[in-house]
Amino acid sequence: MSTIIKTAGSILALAILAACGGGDGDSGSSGGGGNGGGAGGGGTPPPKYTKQQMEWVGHESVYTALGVTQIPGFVANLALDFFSYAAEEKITTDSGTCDGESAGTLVATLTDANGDGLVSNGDKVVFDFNDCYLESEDLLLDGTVTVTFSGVSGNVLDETASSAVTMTLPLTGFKLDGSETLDGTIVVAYKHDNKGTASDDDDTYAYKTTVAQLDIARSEGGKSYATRIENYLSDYVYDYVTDLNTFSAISYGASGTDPLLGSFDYDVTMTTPLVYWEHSEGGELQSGAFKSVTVGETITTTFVQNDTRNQVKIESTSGLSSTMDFIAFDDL
Ligand SMILES: [Ca+2]
Ligand SMILES: [Ca+2]
Repeated sequence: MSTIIKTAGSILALAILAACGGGDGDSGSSGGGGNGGGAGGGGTPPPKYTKQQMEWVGHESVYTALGVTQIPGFVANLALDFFSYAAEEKITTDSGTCDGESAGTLVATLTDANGDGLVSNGDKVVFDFNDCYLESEDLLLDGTVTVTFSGVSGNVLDETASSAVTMTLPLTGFKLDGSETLDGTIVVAYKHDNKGTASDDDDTYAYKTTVAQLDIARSEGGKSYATRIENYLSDYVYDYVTDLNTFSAISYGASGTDPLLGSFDYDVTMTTPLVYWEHSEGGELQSGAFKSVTVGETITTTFVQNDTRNQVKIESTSGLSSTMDFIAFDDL
């Protein structure tokens, strides 16, 4: 089945859920940063972030925004791919090894509730990932997830026809990259528009992802940290011709504890449409901006494509700002 895994294709292969990147406060990679903590004035103003903390908020805001869309989106697409494969092969279950040196395994099981070989309301695909490493996505998944289909219109498996389906993915103790545990229910509403033509050159594929609450637990340096994502929404369209993913909305609240930030609580909103170019080696953020609103300041993270490189500018109402290329941002 590994060929099925590899063709799961049309996902963004960029991000993994934010927190796993780094963020150990002692890395010193941003050169210490200014201390913005001393804002005076009446009363007790909320402390403001240092430059390093500000950069980290920008990084986390963006990678959480992408990760909560990408990883469940990958599993949702995989469910459709497996449904298609199982219907064609007239099987209900299959298993295979994943990728890499310690590859792990994946068992997939289809319940075609009404037995019509088509995606229908109430049909399900269960994936049992067992330390399954997926090379093209650079993801290590461990846990069981049941993808349940609802809101079906059209024949979702017919790639020449318009269709829509909603996929609900409850995650319970689902492990990501061996370091994070996810709990929460993610809903992915998928819509394929063939624009009324037989050619798929003009087709678009829309994905709307919503999560009421997602809890992410992890440990680092012997300490436990928790992030809670609330009221998450993202909405994007993939254009077949340009390989561009264009987001029309991203918003959520994030709170919890972090090695670099301590306790944190901020709201993230995409303020300029994020455009993400998908290609074989992953992808690049081409343009877009986010704002992260804390009780004390608003941090804006902006992606700008120059002639030679993609740049990221992070600035705060505290007065601090920072500009770096995308590689450096990615490595924060
Ligand atoms: Ca069915
Ligand atoms: Ca078409």
